[in-house]
Amino acid sequence: MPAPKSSDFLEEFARDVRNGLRSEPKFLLAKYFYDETGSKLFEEITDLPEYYPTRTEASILRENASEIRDALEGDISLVELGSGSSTKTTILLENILEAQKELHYLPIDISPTILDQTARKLDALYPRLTTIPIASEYGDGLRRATRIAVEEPRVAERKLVLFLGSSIGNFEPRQAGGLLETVRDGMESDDALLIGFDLQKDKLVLEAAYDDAAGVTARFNLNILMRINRELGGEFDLETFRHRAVYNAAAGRIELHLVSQKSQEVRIEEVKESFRLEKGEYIHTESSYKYTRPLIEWIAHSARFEVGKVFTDDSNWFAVALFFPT
Ligand code: AVI
Repeated sequence: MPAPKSSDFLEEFARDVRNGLRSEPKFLLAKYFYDETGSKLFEEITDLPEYYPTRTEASILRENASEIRDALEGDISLVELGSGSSTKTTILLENILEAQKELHYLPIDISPTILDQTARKLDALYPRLTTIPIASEYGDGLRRATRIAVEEPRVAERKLVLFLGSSIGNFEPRQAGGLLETVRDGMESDDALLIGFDLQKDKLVLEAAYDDAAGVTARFNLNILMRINRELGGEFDLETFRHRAVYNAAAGRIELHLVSQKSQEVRIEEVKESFRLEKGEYIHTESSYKYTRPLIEWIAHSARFEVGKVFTDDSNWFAVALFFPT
């Protein structure tokens, strides 16, 4: 059974929904996709034939794991931001374990449940690995990881920090720069950051990745309304909304929309308000920014990093870049 939500969380959720649905165009924050159902649907998305990012990033990691490891001299510790189930991380873990006697892995995630499951699974699988889970936001989590690396004699001081899955893409580029600056502040000068970027490409490929034939992404998108119904007493009729994914080439981003199929008014009890939607009006639920090499350089410099090697796949669909603190 999912844990009951704290009243602070529900107040913030209600505030964000009120603010988004009063705006023009209407929007909802993508972070609210990820309740239990949403997280499961996202896992399903990563296996879809149209959703290339997860498998492309994994193949880049597999292909270049040794070169990535060798970018840092001596023994290293591995830190991961937003680690989730750490599936792709095992590619790097195994490679690093070939080069050093023991390895400390410090995954940082806001969900303690996922962290505990992952730690137990990985430590059982790899006897020379010690997982130190850190349930926290990124900035604070990294500072804690740095403290552990400095104070614990068995933990290698030099850190390779992972930020995979093109999670950076769900932030508007300026915001993303700010986030990376916080990450930079939590790192030491001889650490490195390994970060995954989805790249700009054919509109048809992009739109198919976010509007799959099996309708999983549509369910993922609509789940945000279901969550508002469940947790905030909303009265959305899901049958009257349609999922849409469009590539906004000028902004370099995929946008997810929920389009109202009729004129309607929707009451949300905990928000203490009703919201009017015209037929064809949409709620913007997510942006997923697609990067170019100049944008990768810009974001690195804005956060006081220099770009090292950038690894890509043969089609140039995805990039995994090494950033070094300047
Ligand atoms: C988590 N994030 C990187 C995904 C993306 O591709 O932007 C979220 C997602 N939304 C729909 N499909 C996948």
